[in-house]
Amino acid sequence: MEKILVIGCSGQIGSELTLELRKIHGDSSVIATDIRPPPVEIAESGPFESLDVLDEAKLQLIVEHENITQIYHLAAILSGNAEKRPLSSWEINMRSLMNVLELAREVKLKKLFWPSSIAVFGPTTPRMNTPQYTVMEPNTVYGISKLAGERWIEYYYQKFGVDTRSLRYPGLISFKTEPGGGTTDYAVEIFYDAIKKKKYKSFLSSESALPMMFMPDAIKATIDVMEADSSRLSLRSSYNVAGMSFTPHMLAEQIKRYIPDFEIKYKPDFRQAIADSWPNSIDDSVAQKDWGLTSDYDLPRMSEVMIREITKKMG
Ligand code: NAD
Ligand code: AKB
Repeated sequence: MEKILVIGCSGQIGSELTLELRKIHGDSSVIATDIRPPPVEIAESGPFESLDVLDEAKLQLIVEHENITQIYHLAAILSGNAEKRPLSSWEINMRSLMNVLELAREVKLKKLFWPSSIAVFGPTTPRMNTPQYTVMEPNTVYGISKLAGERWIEYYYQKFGVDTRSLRYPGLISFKTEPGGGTTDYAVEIFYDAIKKKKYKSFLSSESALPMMFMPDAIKATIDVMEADSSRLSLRSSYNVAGMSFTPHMLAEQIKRYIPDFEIKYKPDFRQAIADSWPNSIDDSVAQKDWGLTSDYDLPRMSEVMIREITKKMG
């Protein structure tokens, strides 16, 4: 019987992953936590505790009191916001991970999921079909914290036997909860503005290609890597994963299939430099081979669902 703790349940991923975990393990077996209030569906379907992950004592209390066996640690400050507040973002991203890793070691947690990002790559990384193993010299606070985090989770696996599992998520696209301050956020914002105003001003240039994944594929990959038999995981840093790759121009063309008079303008801001330092596309063959990564959504299929669901949501 698993008892699962989700840290960061109110965010873009947590708001969907928590509900999926509750479907699998039962509502009362998944304790949702965040520093912010939870979405209604999470509050109504099972337990929620307010938790600042930097509060080690409270974290320990919940884990011990609830006999937690698995943690999904999702709380972090994303790339765009982290560039605005470098030191406090480093503190949140790194100290939270160290708190969780130490606790996992002490209580002999069964499994820990912590997400990394394509932000671990930098301007010296080969940008096309970026391999699992390559040059990694990130030049953003967020990317440096993710690369350091990857090294730490592998270290805790090797030195202390903590069963750490991780994915290098690309930009995630979803319609339930809006993204939390990253560089790939444009690919969600564009749908809301297209439906509401028939126009969008992109903060990335028209030809900025980035790897992306639709949320249902990301949730499936997360659960698959956590359920995979340990013997199948050839690495304990983090797996490259990506469902698709596209530019703002390509996405706008898809949206025009549904909203023909949609207009896009380009006004790149500070996030352009971040996007320019990240891969255009990702080679995720190691994840495919080790634990069978698959993805169901390409750009046209994802766009169709986004238009339909956001139109419904906005009444
Ligand atoms: P998000 O910003 O939407 O959600 C993060 C959540 O963490 C928020 O609800 C926030 O309130 C919470 N949080 C922040 N500080 C906290 C603290 N001190 N204590 C407790 N909770 C705190 O982020 P997300 O998109 O859901 O991302 C989740 C994880 O996945 C992060 O580690 C992120 O780096 C990683 N990731 C996300 C993407 C993406 O495109 N969404 C891509 C790559 C990696
Ligand atoms: C961001 O843009 O910061 C995130 C990520 C790719 O890690 N979406």
